[in-house]
Order: sequence, then C-alpha cells, then structure tokens
Amino acid sequence: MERTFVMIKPDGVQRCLIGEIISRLEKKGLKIVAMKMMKIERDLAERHYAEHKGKPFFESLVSYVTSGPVVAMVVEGKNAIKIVRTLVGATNPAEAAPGTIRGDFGMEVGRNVIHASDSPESAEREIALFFKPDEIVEYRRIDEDWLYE
Ligand code: DAT
Ligand code: MG
Repeated sequence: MERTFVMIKPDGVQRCLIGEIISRLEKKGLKIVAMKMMKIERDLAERHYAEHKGKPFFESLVSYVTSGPVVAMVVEGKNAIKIVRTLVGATNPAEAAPGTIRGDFGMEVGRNVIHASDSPESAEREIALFFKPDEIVEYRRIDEDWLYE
C-alpha cells in the first residue's frame, strides 16, 4: 500500500466541490486515512511549494492557497500516487482531459482546484508537513478483497 497527499485548494472548497472530489476518490477504491479542513499559513504554503520558489508564479500561488480554507487528506491504496495524479489530470485545467478533476472542474492553471503529490519522495515530505503520525488512521475498507486480487 502507498500513501499520497491530496489537498482540495481554496477554489475547490468555495465552489462546493469537496463532496464531489472525495466521492471520486472513494469510488475509485482509494482509502482516506487522514483528513482535515484548515487555513494554511504563509510559511506552510512556502514550504509545501518550496520547489517552485523563485518561479514567476510563486507569489500568486502562495497567496492563492492561503486565501481560504483547504481540505488536506492522506489517501492510501496500491499505486495511490500515480492513480490519484491520473484522476487529478494535467496541471493546466485548459489541457486536462475531460473526466479528470481538473479537466471537469477548472478553467486555468492558477485555479486548478486540487493538489496531489507527484512522487514517493514528495508524498512522504508533504504528508509530514500537514499531518502528525497519530492523525493518520489505519483501517480496512470492507471492499478491499474486491478491489485487489
Ligand atoms: P502540479 O500541481 O500539477 O503538481 P506543479 O507542481 O508543476 O503542478 O505546480 C504547482 C502549482 O503551481 C500548480 O498546481 C499550479 C501552479 N503553476 C504551475 N505552473 C504554473 C504556471 N506556468 N503558471 C501559473 N501557475 C502555475
Ligand atoms: Mg507538483
């Protein structure tokens, strides 16, 4: 099993997409093992997006993700990092395929609704930034025997 970090960004919360997005993750077979609504402070936003520091969009990205509440999650499943990135779609919603979260719900790159970790290293780093170990819950989904062979 693999864990990934997912965050519904402020536009996703304000546009009332929390339920829709969680529903897509659940129906796919992914398991939510931690979740909280929170307002991100500037320091956390800058650390979360540290790899983009210095890029032209960094300031607007930080002010966007700190502009309202977000929903932070740890999502678990076999190959969860890749599977969630596939559900999320391309970074720019204008190019994201229909059927993906960004493809279905976004219009431009600066308001792309959702974040998901892009590698095992970033998943580990991002989960640790947002959650304490005891906030992550271990349990079995009742359908796990039917999701995995
Ligand atoms: P992703 O969120 O798909 O992992 P990323 O890590 O390259 O994409 O960038 C992080 C966020 O920064 C992205 O969700 C939206 C914003 N962003 C990326 N490239 C951008 C650009 N060229 N112009 C404006 N915002 C951008
Ligand atoms: Mg990224």
